[in-house]
Amino acid sequence: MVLHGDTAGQKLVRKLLSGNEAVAQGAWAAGVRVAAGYPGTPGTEILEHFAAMPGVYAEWSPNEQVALNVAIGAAYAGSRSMAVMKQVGLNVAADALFYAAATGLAAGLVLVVADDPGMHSSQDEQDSRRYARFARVPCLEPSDSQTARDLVQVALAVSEQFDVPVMLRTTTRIAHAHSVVTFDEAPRREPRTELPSYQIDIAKYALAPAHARIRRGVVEERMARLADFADTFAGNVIEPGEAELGIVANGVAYQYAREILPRASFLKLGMTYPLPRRLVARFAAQVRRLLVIEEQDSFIEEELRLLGIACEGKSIFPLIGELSPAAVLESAVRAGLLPPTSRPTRAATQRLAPPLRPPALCPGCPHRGIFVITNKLKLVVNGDIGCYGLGLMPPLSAVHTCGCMGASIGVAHGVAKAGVQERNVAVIGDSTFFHSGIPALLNVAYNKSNTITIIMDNGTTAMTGHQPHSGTGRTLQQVTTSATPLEPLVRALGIEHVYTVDPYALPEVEQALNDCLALDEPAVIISQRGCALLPEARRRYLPLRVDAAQCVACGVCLRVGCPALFNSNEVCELNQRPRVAIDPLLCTGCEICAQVCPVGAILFREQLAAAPQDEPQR
Ligand SMILES: Cc1ncc(C[n+]2csc(CCOP(=O)(O)OP(=O)(O)O)c2C)c(N)n1
Repeated sequence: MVLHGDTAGQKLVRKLLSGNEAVAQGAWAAGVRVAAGYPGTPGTEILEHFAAMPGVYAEWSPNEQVALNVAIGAAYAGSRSMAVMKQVGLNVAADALFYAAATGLAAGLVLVVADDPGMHSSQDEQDSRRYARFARVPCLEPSDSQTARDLVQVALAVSEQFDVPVMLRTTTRIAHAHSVVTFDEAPRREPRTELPSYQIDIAKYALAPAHARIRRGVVEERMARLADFADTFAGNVIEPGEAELGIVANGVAYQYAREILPRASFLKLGMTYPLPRRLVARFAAQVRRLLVIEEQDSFIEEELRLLGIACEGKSIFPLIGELSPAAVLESAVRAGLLPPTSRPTRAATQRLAPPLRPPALCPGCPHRGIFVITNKLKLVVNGDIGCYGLGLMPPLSAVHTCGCMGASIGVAHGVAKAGVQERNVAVIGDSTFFHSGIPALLNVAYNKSNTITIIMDNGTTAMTGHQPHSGTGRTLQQVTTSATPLEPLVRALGIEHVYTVDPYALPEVEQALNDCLALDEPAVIISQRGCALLPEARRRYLPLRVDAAQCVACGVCLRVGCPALFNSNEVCELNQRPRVAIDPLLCTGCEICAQVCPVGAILFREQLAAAPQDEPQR
């Protein structure tokens, strides 16, 4: 097994890489020819970097299951492949993972899953290692960018050696933190240059029950061999220290534990499933007290207990949220592993704390126009995952449910079928609609509910950083392709009543919603306006102004929740409340606030030139 350092005679370079860049680099160097994924923080940049490398095919698929199937197909065809997704994406791809674990492949497949402990940008805190165990595939876990790069290569080699997809699990800090990576500059393990020819093997790849039963035995037999392999794997290392305390750690938790408890003995695990049983037993026998320090679930801890090895873990260290050096230190002090004097002073802690900044819809966000009107009409809104989910934040507070990608339409349909009389609305982004909204809307059309679905078409996958999708007409590798138009698609699904509106035009939105409410049938509104952060939208920014003399400080405009609006220092003599002003650096000129102002104090674009300009008083 080649790990970093085994590169005699090669020209080594050192680069500062994020974990995501390192994974992409490692996959490229290992000869991955086909990679597919669906964007999701914290792993999105892996595919973006990989797609820019020479001699590869990379795509954003419409969802994670498609992506994993694409990678499986490429590996069936003899090409090394990679699938990339965030932890919740693996739920979507789970079916594919399970069958690929059973069939095996004809070339290496690495499934990169980026977990999000602390839920910086996720609805839950799943620990993907549970999927590795569930599907019976090996799991490798980098602890910095170097091991991220190295372990991708190991993953592909293990995949081929054991005929199994291999999971590479990263977490937020591994994915985004930069550290030095040393690697061999020149070589890419060249994929076969001739075009692959497909080797038919029905008994292996076609899982009819008779074949599946045979493969089931193969999976278990393979697991036993993988467990033996784990014991010899160079990425599982004992780092001797004091015998009083032994720590088993993985991923970024290893870095924190090393920093806070430097004198302990360590067993650093690069492969966390299956565990190296003999190595762990040997390590446990060398130390008096054995701790497991791992982020998220008590995965390693439970495995150790199953092996009959006494250890402590989540009784000391947090189960919920991200670990950090501070969290490990605090837990260690509370458990008596370190003296209380090890705690930093309060002043030092406060100095490090960043100010809180709650998420908000951006200035000029087209989603805002929809929520202003659903609020006006007092509609219950079932949300989905995307920027428009931020409509749940005050002052809009316009989104009332938000579960997972693709949930909104089904939930709204269920509410209607439960007999609720208040009309429910489903809002869903364009990328999310292509991801998992289509079958849900098909269901509304076929099983007939009076659900009103609003597709928030901002022409991009905004929340994860403007990735293209099936509606944009451009692929990840910048190839122009046919964009799937939404309106014919929606009609083809069986929806008769389809309205396309500009969400900046509030009366248009209100009219369309009222038309839908007047029907007792499925209806769809396509809210079409590019994300305000796209370059073409930026070029059209024209900040608005408040005519202070007109402003009656009623605060109605502030209820649209635009970060560009603020209370100025100028007080309105009518009610002694602060007049509103507009930050010209933030305002895009979308005119939503101008449309809700009851006294016409916010100047529309065409009024700007004629009106005198005062600096807003802050
Ligand atoms: C299953 C799953 N995959 C990926 C993600 C990451 N993610 C969050 S929102 C989003 C899509 C947002 O795009 P869109 O629906 O077009 O809404 P927008 O943000 O553009 O308003 C993605 C991919 C996720 N949360 N869940």
